[in-house]
This record gives sequence, structure tokens and C-alpha cells, in this order.
Amino acid sequence: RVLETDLEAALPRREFELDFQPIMNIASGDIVGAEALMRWRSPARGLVSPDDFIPAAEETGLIVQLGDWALRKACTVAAGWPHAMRIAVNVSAVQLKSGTFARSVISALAFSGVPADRLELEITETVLMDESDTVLKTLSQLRDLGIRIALDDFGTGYSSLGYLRRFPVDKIKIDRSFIRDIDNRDTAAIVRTVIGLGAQLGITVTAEGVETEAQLDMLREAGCVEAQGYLIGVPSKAANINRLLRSGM
Ligand code: G
Ligand code: G
Ligand code: G
Ligand code: MN
Ligand code: NA
Repeated sequence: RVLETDLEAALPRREFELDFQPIMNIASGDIVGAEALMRWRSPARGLVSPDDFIPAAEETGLIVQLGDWALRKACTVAAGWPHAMRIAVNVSAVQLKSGTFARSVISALAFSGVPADRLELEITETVLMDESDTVLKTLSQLRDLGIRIALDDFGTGYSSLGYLRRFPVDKIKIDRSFIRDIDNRDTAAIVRTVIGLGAQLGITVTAEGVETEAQLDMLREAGCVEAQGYLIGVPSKAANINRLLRSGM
């Protein structure tokens, strides 16, 4: 069977799910948000990782519909959270170039009742490399509404610093490869520098892939604002996040 064929059929069959991974404010220890992560529970293929189906969905254009569903679903779940909690949703370059993206976001917010300033859209540098008018216009339109833009996988793409100058970015998410190697002296220096850069620019810095107390200690000492990773919580069903929040962690 061809992956693309199964993917098309999966949407009407409701085979997609969202997991949520908590994001912690390092200074307070509070859970301040969660990132929505898509999964495909395929009867034929089992649980398929987004790394394996997002590229195919981008190629066929299905990502536009699928992304709309994810936005709506994520916002609907987040509507039941405490009001300080943000919801982060990953956005593909294909969605941003579609020309209908801003309308989809506005519709998801209206449908769920989630205020714009609680929604964070995670984009990668490839989105910004494009520099099409549509992408630029869409991003600034969304930001004018109060939606936050996060630069995902920071440090793995090209000329990140140029983008920080030209684009309105509210958050940097340091790629987990840097956190994994944070024991290395040079890597630690890079991480500290990015944290300092964020502080200077008034941009929130989130460290991804935090798995150990030692990593968290280093990040705290460096003044990193937020942490995400298995140490804080693995991606899991919405119900688990709701329980975590109720338990006051
Ligand atoms: O049952 P659930 O809360 O996931 O459904 C919320 C809404 O989202 C319902 O209206 C349902 O039709 C829709 N929905 C749920 N899962 C999927 C899916 O995988 N694909 C699509 N297109 N819609 C879905
Ligand atoms: O959760 P996991 O490690 O399997 O995610 C792998 C990759 O898939 C990550 O880079 C993540 O950003 C991406 N991803 C997860 N959910 C979505 C989504 O809803 N939309 C898009 N475009 N990418 C997603
Ligand atoms: O690219 P993006 O940041 O959207 O990817 C998020 C992905 O990172 C998720 O698919 C999630 O499964 C994965 N992830 C989250 N926390 C950790 C962690 O502590 N360690 C590792 N190895 N992966 C993680
Ligand atoms: Mn992400
Ligand atoms: Na990332």
C-alpha cells in the first residue's frame, strides 16, 4: 500500500490523534503550556510518527486539512485548561503558504473560545527562508492578533540570527541536540549564548529535550526561561495533562 493513499483515507476515518507535552517555567517550576504533537494510529501500520507522515502530507497537500484539524483540536483541548496555560502547535511551511492559514487560525480560536495570546505557533527556519509575501503577511497578521510565534529546532537551520532581526519572533526553542550534548564545553557555551541573546532581545528561550536534572540545573543557572523534555513530562494524552494540572505540579 502506498503511504499517501492510506493518509488521505485516515482523515475521514479519524485515525489522527494529538498528544501533549508539558512545558515548564524553570524559575517557578509551574507548567505554563503544552505542545501538541500529532500521531497517526493506522490500522495497517500501527502508530506512525509525524517524522514519517508529515513529509508525505506536505507533498500531497493534505497537511493543510490535517493542520486545520490539529489546530482546532489543540485549541478545543486547551480551552479546558487554566487560563495561564499556553498551547503550542507545530505549523508546516505548506500551511503558511496556502493563503488560507490565518483564516484557519482565527476560526480555531473562535470555535474553541481560546484567546489569541494563549496560542503559540511553532515554525522552523525553513518557513522563514522562503520569504514569500504570503508567509510574511500571514505571520504579521497573526502576530497583530496577539498570537505568539516560536522558532522551533533553533540552531539546526541556516542564518538564524538574520531571521531574528527581520521577523517578529516571540520565542526560541533550542533544539534538543544541543541539550543532549550540553556536557560538552563548546555546546554549553553556545546554549548560554543563545539564552543571553534571548534575554537581550526580549525573546523567551525554551530548552527542548531536557532529560536529566543535571541539564535542568545548568539551564537554570544560565537563566533559561522554559524547559521541555522527558524529565518534565513525555508527550501524552490530554487527560494526563489535565491530571498533571489538577495535581498542581
Ligand atoms: O472525538 P474528537 O474529540 O477527537 O472529535 C472532535 C471533532 O474532530 C469531531 O467533530 C470529529 O469529527 C473531528 N475529528 C476527530 N478526529 C479526527 C480525525 O482524525 N480527522 C478529522 N478530519 N476529524 C477528526
Ligand atoms: O512528537 P515527535 O518527536 O514524533 O515529532 C516529530 C516531529 O514532527 C517534530 O519535528 C514535530 O515538530 C513534528 N510534528 C509533530 N506534530 C506536528 C504537527 O501537528 N504538525 C507539523 N507540521 N509537525 C508536527
Ligand atoms: O521538532 P519538535 O520540537 O516539534 O519535536 C518535538 C519532538 O521531540 C516530539 O516528537 C517529542 O517526542 C520529542 N521529545 C520531546 N522531549 C524529548 C526528550 O526529552 N528527549 C528526546 N529524545 N525527544 C524528546
Ligand atoms: Mn515543536
Ligand atoms: Na524542536
